[in-house]
Amino acid sequence: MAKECIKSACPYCGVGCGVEINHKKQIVGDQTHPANKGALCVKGSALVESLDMPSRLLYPRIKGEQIGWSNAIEDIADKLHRTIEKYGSQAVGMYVSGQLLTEDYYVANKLMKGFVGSANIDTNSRLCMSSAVAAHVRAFGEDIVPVSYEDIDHTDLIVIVGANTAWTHPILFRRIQQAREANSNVKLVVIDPRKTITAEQADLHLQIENDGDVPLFNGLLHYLIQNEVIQESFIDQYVNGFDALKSALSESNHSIDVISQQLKLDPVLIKTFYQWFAQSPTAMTLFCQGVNQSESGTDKANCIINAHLVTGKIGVQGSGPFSITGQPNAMGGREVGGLANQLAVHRGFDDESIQQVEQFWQAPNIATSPGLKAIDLFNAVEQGEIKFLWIIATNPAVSMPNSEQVRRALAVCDYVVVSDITSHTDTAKFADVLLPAAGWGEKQGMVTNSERCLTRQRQFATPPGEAKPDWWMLSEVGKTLCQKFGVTSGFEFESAADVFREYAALSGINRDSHFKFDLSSLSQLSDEEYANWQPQAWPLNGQPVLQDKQSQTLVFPTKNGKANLVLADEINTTHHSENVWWMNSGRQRDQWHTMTRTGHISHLAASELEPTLYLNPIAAEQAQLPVGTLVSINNWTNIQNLNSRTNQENHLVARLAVDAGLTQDQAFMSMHWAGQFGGKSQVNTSLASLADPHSGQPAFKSQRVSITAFPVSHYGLSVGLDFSDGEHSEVNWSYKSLQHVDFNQTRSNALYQQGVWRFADTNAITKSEIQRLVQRQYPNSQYLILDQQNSWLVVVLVSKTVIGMVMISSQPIELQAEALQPFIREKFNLGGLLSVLSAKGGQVSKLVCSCFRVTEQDILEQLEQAPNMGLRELQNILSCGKNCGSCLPEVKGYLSQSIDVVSITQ
Ligand SMILES: Nc1nc2c(c(=O)[nH]1)N[C@H]1C(S)=C(S)[C@@H](COP(=O)(O)OP(=O)(O)OC[C@H]3O[C@@H](n4cnc5c(=O)[nH]c(N)nc54)[C@H](O)[C@@H]3O)O[C@H]1N2
Ligand SMILES: Nc1nc2c(c(=O)[nH]1)N[C@H]1C(S)=C(S)[C@@H](COP(=O)(O)OP(=O)(O)OC[C@H]3O[C@@H](n4cnc5c(=O)[nH]c(N)nc54)[C@H](O)[C@@H]3O)O[C@H]1N2
Ligand code: SF4
Ligand SMILES: [Mo]
Repeated sequence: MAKECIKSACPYCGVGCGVEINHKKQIVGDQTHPANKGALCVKGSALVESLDMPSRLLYPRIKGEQIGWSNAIEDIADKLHRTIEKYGSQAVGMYVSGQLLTEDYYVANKLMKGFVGSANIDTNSRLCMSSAVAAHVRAFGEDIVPVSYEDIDHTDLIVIVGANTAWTHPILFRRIQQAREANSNVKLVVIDPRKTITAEQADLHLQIENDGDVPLFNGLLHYLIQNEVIQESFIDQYVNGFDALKSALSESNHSIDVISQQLKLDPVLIKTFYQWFAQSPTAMTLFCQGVNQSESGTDKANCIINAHLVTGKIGVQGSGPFSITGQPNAMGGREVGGLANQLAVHRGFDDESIQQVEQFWQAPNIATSPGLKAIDLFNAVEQGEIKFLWIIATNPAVSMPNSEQVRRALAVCDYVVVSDITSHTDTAKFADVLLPAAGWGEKQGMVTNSERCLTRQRQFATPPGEAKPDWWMLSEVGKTLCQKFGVTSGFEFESAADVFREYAALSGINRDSHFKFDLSSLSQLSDEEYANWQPQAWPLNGQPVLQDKQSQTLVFPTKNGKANLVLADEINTTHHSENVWWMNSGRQRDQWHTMTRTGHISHLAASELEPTLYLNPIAAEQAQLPVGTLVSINNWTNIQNLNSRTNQENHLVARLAVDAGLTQDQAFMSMHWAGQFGGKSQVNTSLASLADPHSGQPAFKSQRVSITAFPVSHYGLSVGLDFSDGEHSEVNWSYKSLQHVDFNQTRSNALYQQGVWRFADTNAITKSEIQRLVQRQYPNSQYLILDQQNSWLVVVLVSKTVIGMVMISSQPIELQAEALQPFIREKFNLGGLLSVLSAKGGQVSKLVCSCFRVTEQDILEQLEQAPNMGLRELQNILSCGKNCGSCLPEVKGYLSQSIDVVSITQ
């Protein structure tokens, strides 16, 4: 670790916060970074713990055998060479990630598109940002985000569409809240079918039907035109396609009454939103996955952009559509050109771009047409058309829709290379070659955040074992491949700085074109300048991005310099039928994606304990699905197709909970549960490969499922033991999940699978089965069985110390694992245990603030003593909400409840 303070960027979301690694090895927010000015959210605050990751991948492996790097590189290059020779370039695929650094991305893109000769390189940004990219290109001619964070401080109206920003981009949300505090006239509108924590804090929440965004925004356009609040001079000067848009929108289809019926929404609320948008001098519309991950994702984004274009609320301070990026370098990947339908540096596959890039790269085999997008890429793998697949920094066996199909594809593929920081991922299980990647803090490079700001990630730790940066392994394979083909190597990079300079130079092909993306002034950065890089957004001349360099006026990067209004198709997405639920999926506040980096951090694992399906409480009761039982979730599209194989496969089991923020036909499940934590209970098992026709982005949020009670014979809860699918495990229960827990405050990462296991099976779980499992793990253990009504509890002891406990019951287990945890790794205390068991569940309080680990109970205790306590006083005692602020609405909720109680009793 460093002696000096080192500045870097947080590796999680696209807010792109700056962090500082200080001499005490603490990771704190960087006060000088423009994105966060020192603040960090709960995930950023837990970065130190994330470094303490169990099960790092340390050495290259081929078919499970450890080998040296040179052999691994030779094997991969040889296979790549032979695949191209025998089957052609199109038989090669690469699937990369918005979590790669720009330099990694650049080398991967160059290798595939310049040297392998195929554009079959796609990225998880397809699942994340591609609808926004497609919409930007349609409207502006180039993938441009036309705003910056600073605009938030100068706006009158903030509209958040399809984003739970308080949880997913917390520091950006904090900035929004600060802007509202500074100016009480600033309004916040949230458009989301769920009443999220973000929606709860809005001045207006439009709880629309799923995919109601296109009608809602077309209705807004119609309203703006009807009421003559459009900016005609702006339209004349800067916008194409107004007449066509105007004539497509009719009173009979787009009046407030029609939209209100269609979206099942109070017309007064719709009118309020329309009026606010019309009357606000400036407005920003932030959008994320509720927009992008839909069959109409690109159209939704264009409808949003349309509203800004017709009112001139773009290209001026405090206004504009704002696609928020998900991953830390989703934007950097887009700039490099890592999507299959881009060539490089914002260029596509037109003749001029192909020729310019070919010449710059001295490419022996330039790709000349777009490659396969993620869903099609994995289809081609399953069909045997792609024989060689390299997956880097993403876990598609979990994160792609119809994930069982992705697993089948990986299983049949001739040669799968996976580069990851751990081998414990669902995708790594299918790898022929596993490459150990250096993780965050062990490598360096550039990332670009949502507002086009480039920040350096810096190295402050040595990679463990033989782990290497991704750009290095890609370059080594590139060099060896060039030798095999007898062509000049394009991969003689000595350092990340070398790669960056070449990439910056390539972007110079945009200098004299209408494209705005150009970093070529950085092509001569010295190593020192690269090392000392300070966060800076492009355009590097500091001008607003839509402003023309010469004329200083607004110029869009289209052929005629004007932006395009895009007519959106209004597809009917409401197909209600009996017993069919709309499945919504997304993020929890405290987890990151497929949990490889956050699942082992116990305080982050405490907010959602197991794979959970949420329903509206009334709807659940009507469907006779009791809370706490297990439910079976089946993809409805596949049931309709009566495809029995996929039907069987597209089934998952989860615990039922209720959330009054959901509408009656809506189900929600988080996307995180994967592999060793969620077992087979992964939401993407039940989602079909529906996609947006323009962007190819999977429609994760527009899916239909059936939900039925899952027949359970026995439920189980185990604390302190390991029920993972070890080599000899016989455990094949229908449902099984792991919550990582640090017992008795001692961190025990190596033992993290000995956390809390929750499981259930359709068949009886017997005492002898449990005894066999325990004996295998602890041959010298003794056990004690306490029989109760409907249930029994096994206490496992080694030398009188309690190692673990397992409870099995024919009913859902109410006893909370947390009540048993204090007994683990302690001398056996029968009296204490019996009193916990007789307390019927030992109800454990919900964790409200994860930063300071404050529970509901802690808050209620304070309020009991002082019911009129204000937020400040409560925070002085408990600190809840003082760090990232994500839990503030919940905390405030308790405060307002306590005041309510007082007023009733008075
Ligand atoms: N804690 C945490 N933060 C993260 C991540 C994480 O894994 N964990 N991942 C990062 C990444 S890569 C991404 S892409 C972002 C995602 O950030 P967000 O997009 O904010 O997150 P999601 O939870 O996927 O979905 C957002 C909302 O879309 C709503 N929605 C669903 N369907 C519709 C619809 O038809 N219309 C509208 N208007 N809304 C709809 C959902 O109800 C949900 O509340 O988060 C980033 N930040
Ligand atoms: N149902 C549903 N599914 C979704 C979504 C949803 O909302 N609903 N959201 C989608 C979205 S927006 C996204 S972005 C995806 C995210 O899905 P994924 O990209 O699959 O998720 P991660 O878990 O972030 O995968 C990153 C992998 O890279 C590894 N890794 C970490 N650092 C490094 C490194 O430096 N080098 C290398 N080589 N590997 C590294 C991690 O261990 C992990 O295995 O999920 C998508 N899937
Ligand atoms: S908001 Fe949180 S996760 Fe996102 S970059 Fe900032 S600290 Fe990291
Ligand atoms: Mo994402």
